[in-house]
Order: sequence, then C-alpha cells, then structure tokens
Amino acid sequence: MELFIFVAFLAVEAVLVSGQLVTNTSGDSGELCGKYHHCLTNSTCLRTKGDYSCVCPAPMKGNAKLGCVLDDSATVFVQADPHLKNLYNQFVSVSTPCRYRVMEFFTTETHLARIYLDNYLYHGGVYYTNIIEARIAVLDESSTGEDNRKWLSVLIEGDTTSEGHYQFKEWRKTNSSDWMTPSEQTQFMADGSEVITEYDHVNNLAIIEVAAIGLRMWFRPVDKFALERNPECVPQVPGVVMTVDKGKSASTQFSAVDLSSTPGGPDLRQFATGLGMSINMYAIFLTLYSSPLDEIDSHCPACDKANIEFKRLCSATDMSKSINVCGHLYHNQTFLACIAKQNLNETFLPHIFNDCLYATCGNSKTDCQALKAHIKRVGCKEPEPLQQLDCGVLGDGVTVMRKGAAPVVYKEVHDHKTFDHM
Ligand SMILES: *[C@@H]1O[C@H](CO)[C@@H](O)[C@H](O)[C@H]1NC(C)=O
Ligand SMILES: *[C@@H]1O[C@H](CO)[C@@H](O)[C@H](O)[C@H]1NC(C)=O
Ligand SMILES: *[C@@H]1O[C@H](CO)[C@@H](O)[C@H](O)[C@H]1NC(C)=O
Ligand SMILES: *[C@@H]1O[C@H](CO)[C@@H](O)[C@H](O)[C@H]1NC(C)=O
Ligand SMILES: CC(=O)N[C@H]1CO[C@H](CO)[C@@H](O)[C@@H]1O
Repeated sequence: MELFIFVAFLAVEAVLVSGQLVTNTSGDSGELCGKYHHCLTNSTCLRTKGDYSCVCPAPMKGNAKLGCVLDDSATVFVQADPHLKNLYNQFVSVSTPCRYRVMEFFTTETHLARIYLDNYLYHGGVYYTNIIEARIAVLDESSTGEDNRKWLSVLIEGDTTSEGHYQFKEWRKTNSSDWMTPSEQTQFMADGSEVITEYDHVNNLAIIEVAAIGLRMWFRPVDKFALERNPECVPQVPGVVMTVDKGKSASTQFSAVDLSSTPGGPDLRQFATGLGMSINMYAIFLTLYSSPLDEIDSHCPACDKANIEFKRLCSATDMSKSINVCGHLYHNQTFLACIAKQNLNETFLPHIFNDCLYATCGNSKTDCQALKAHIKRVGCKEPEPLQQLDCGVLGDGVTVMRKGAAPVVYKEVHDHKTFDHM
C-alpha cells in the first residue's frame, strides 16, 4: 500500500533515543454492529428500527465502541479526533498538528497529573491522536529545590502496520532519565504508587492506569489503512478516553485553563465568544496559550516555535485577530485534505502557521508573502480568511519585532476547580 502523507515520527524517533517497548495487536474487538462498527467485547449491539448502537454493560456509560466508564467518574472523550467531549460536557474540535495539554489535575496535596496528546494529520485532512503522554508528579518532601516534584512520564505512540494490525510503542521517563524502554509494565513513583500500562489485544487498546489518583486512560490509534480505503468509516473507533474515578479522589482539582475544562465549567463557548472567536478557534488558541513553555517537547520544533512566538509576538488583541485568520490553516478540512495529499512532512503546517503569526501579529509583509507562496507552491487553495489577508498593507514589522520588542509575558494561570463542585 502506498505510503501516504507525511513521513511520520522521524523527529520523535530522533528524540527518543533508547529503544522502545513494542506491542502488536490485531484483535477483532467485539461484535460487528450494523454495517461498519465493532462494539467493545464487553458491550452489546442494540438494534432499533434499523438503527444499530453499541451499549455499555450497566452501570457503565460512554461510547461502547471505544470506552465504557462509570457514570460518576470525570471523563474526557477524544473520539475520531479532533472531537473532544470535556468534563463540562462540551464538544470542541481540537485542530492542531502539534502536541497539546488536554488535562491537568491535582488529587491530593502530593499528586499532580498532566495529560498530553499529539494529533497527526491523516488522509482526507482529518486529525487523529497518535501519541498519548501522562506525566505524573509526586511531591518530594526531602527535596528543597524550587520544583520539588518527582516526575514519572509514560508515552505511548500508536500506529497501524497494515489494515487491522495495530502497533504500540512505549517509553518511560523519570525525573532524572531520558526516555527509556520500559522493562516492566509496572513502575513505581517516588511515593511507591504504581503506574501500570497494559494492552488489550482483543480491542486494540493501550491502557495506562494510576490507581493512586484514580486515573485510567486508554487509547486506540486510527487504522490508517482502513481510513484510506474508506474515509467514511474505520471499523474500530479510534480515540482516547481519560477518566478520573470520583470515589478514589473526592478532592480532585482540575485546571480550568485546559480543553478538558472542569465538571463545573468554565463554559468554553462563553470564553470564546468573549474573545470574539468560534469555539473551534478558541480551542486552537488554548492549545497555544495554556502550554507552559518549559513543558514543550522538542519533537516538533516548528510547533514549539509557534508556542513561543504566539506569546512573544501577539498582544492580547492580536491573539484573537491572529487565530481568527491563522487558525483556519489548522482547521479548514478542504485545505487540510489537500495538504495531506502532498507528501509533505509533518513540519509543513506548523511552519506556515508560524509565517502566519509573523504576518498577523508581527505585521510582516515578507512573512505574509512567504506564507502565500508556500501554499501556492503546494497547489492548495487558501482558506477563506487568508484570501482576505492583504500582504501589501503590512509593514516590515517582524524583523524589528523579533529583535527589539520586549516579549509579552503571560503568567501561567493556575485556576483549579474542585471535582466536588459538580
Ligand atoms: C510487530 O509487527 C511488526 C510489523 O508487522 C514486526 O516487524 C515486528 O517484529 C512485530 N514486533 C513484535 C514485538 O511482535
Ligand atoms: C471487560 O470486562 C472485564 C471484566 O469486568 C474488564 O476487566 C475489562 O477491562 C473490560 N474490557 C473493556 C474493554 O472494557
Ligand atoms: C521537512 O521539510 C523541510 C523542508 O521542506 C526540511 O527543512 C525539514 O528538515 C524536514 N523535516 C523532516 C523531519 O524531515
Ligand atoms: C475552506 O476554505 C475554502 C477555500 O477558501 C472555502 O471554500 C471553504 O468554505 C472553507 N471551508 C470551511 C469549512 O470553512
Ligand atoms: C525532586 C527533583 O529532582 N525534581 C526535579 C525534577 O526535574 C525537574 C526538571 O525536569 C527539576 O526542575 C526538579 O527540581
């Protein structure tokens, strides 16, 4: 089968130096329900008037094609990404080809969890998650350093090697180590609590579990071969489920500045409206805005650069203005479908997005022209708001801005809301 779209993961492989734990699975999942989709093994197919749906075993709820969860747990679904259903039960498209933090929470005084996902642009101009990373920190009482937390990170990358054949690669990293091949599926954190990974070979799921904080996550990558064969449907629904068990952690506090929101809000749509953006543009804004710079992984330098430059170059009012133009480079599916056909590598999109930031926030004619030239060269039609962008009226801003202007410093907002407030 033809190797379609970007050369995947080259940069990631270069960063993750040691080997990796490889797990292949090729399960059939549960019963075929209707024409296309399989239910999870534990779920049942329900037929009503020619309509088929998969139903979770009581008392569980959720999407019985991807994940069933207990009703009172706090759950974020990322299905057929970029559709994310957050803790406030809002749906939002997360259109970014970069890594983003989806969720952050404290459970006790001593534990902190941050969950990151990476999207990848696939055939047809759709994004699906291909990497999940959980960073769990324990407060280290014996350390007097400024950041006295000890971290343990688990990163799992998912892919398919042929239709129906899934492949997972797993790495671990502790506070002091580089990314390493895990030798055991259980690893202990500084306080002795366990982080477990396992693989469901029937349902093709990678599972990460941290019982101490009531966190369980699972992830099924998209079957890119099935997607290419039939863009309308892949038999096993891809996505990520992140669930925090309420019983385990009554005092869980979620960060309010992530896409996951919190069970009590904020209402992302209201924020978006306040900033003059659609909710989907706001999601792009959040992925840039809420990623603290020190957490950025350099597996995609162009993505890191966008994170930095967005905060450095854009004034508060420029931010909405800029996202309302440049965001369409990440979001317009017709454009993305065209880009995905071109065999460009994964840095292309963030690269032209950066040009767009320089054009809009940096008032740079040169970067604006470069942006338009790049798009023209690959033969794709500019998304609507870019067509309206007239390079001629811009100045030479950015070279001056790059050198002279003081960086705009945004404080990392740490507004956490408690699970109890549901
Ligand atoms: C996984 O599958 C790939 C491709 O089919 C194969 O080359 C590799 O040896 C397999 N690895 C394991 C650990 O089974
Ligand atoms: C199915 O049920 C078993 C037993 O309750 C459980 O261990 C397993 O995690 C479930 N699998 C899925 C995919 O939900
Ligand atoms: C992607 O392409 C650009 C030029 O088009 C090149 O500079 C860059 O090194 C490439 N990156 C990878 C990861 O191949
Ligand atoms: C994407 O961009 C094209 C070209 O400008 C435009 O015709 C189309 O309406 C846009 N699609 C969406 C969903 O905005
Ligand atoms: C306790 C400890 O060693 N914490 C360190 C973990 O690593 C970060 C950097 O990644 C340091 O800032 C912490 O001091």
